[in-house]
Amino acid sequence: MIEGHAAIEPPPGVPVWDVDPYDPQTLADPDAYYAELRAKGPFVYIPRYSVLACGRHQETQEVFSDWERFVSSRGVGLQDFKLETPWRSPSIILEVDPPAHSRTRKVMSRVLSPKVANALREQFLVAANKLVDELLEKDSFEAIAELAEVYPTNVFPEAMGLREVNRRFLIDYGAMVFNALGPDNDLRRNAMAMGPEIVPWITRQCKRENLRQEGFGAEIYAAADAGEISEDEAGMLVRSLLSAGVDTTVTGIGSALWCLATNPGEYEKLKENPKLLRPAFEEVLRFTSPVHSFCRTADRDTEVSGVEIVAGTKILCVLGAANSDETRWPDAGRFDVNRRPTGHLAMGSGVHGCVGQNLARAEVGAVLTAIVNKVDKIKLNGPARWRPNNAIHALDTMPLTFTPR
Ligand code: OVM
Repeated sequence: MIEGHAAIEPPPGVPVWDVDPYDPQTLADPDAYYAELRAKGPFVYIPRYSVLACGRHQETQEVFSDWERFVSSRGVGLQDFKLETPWRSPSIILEVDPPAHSRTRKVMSRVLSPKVANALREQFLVAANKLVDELLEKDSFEAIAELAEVYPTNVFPEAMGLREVNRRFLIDYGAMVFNALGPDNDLRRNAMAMGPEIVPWITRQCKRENLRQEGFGAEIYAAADAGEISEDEAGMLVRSLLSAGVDTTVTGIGSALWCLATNPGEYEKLKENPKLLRPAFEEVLRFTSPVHSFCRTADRDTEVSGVEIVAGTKILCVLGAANSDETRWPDAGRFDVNRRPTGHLAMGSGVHGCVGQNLARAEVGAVLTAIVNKVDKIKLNGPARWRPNNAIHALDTMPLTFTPR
């Protein structure tokens, strides 16, 4: 056993690469690691963790979307749930395969449908306009603490119908959930140490009585009333919203601001043509890959691009590397609001593709709309620093100034 899964031998012909993808420096600045991973071949074997890693678009896409060969039910981090007990009960949508997955996915797809997301656009825009107006009053502000973390923790719990909001707990629970996908390193241990304070609070907020009569929470419990899922399962799906719905959008907003602050010419194009907002956010997703890697587990002996993969192999799917694959995206290292990067893997692909993506696009869309309407220049006032996380590529701090339009 290694990192909670069965140790494997390197498959014939696969390069052995003694790299640590979870080194904090690599997590903060992953581009060279992504490039070398792709250059070495369709897969590499990483001895330190006894995993196969892929970073070319084609194989990453293939592994990520084939739920029959590459299952999620054994965990989407390094731990194999068949061999070790995870830190919390498995998610009933993320860490499960069809057919069980299909039943819960159906409920969540309905609760977070495009129609629901569109109906929220107006109130999302009101909140975004207010926040941007406040930030325009300041000479300088911390874009992560004062904008990226503030916006989703205001609008998302409200849309869920959470009665009690604790911004710090919501953000830190996300840090736990995503760091838990990595090895037993300092990042994971420090995140897990927050558990006793945070987990009981999160579990309480998932209960029916702690959710208002309207919102995603109530809609999930309505599915329990209709007999589609059990009362306990409803609580578990609310937990999924709290697990995946905060840090991801916080990261998306922070990274969008970073892309625009460091590419002022691209921001000018958005101001001239607000229709570019949606494709520009897709480019932010491609260019920054908020979820940098997720695992799958081979559930049978199989083969991908001529590489033999034995049952039980953990495969580290490096989404950030796939999204910067030059063979798929010419000049991949350029942030280009006109690119329209269909097929990026930032929100996954296949049956497990992000179920909250409509909502995420509505939230970020509202923030970018408010900014484009009100802000002339987005100025970086100092170095942007990244916050290492075993599964998320997110900024920690970024001092910005907004000048009015
Ligand atoms: C969950 C969940 C869903 C998507 C991502 C995620 C690891 C968690 O259902 O808890 O982050």
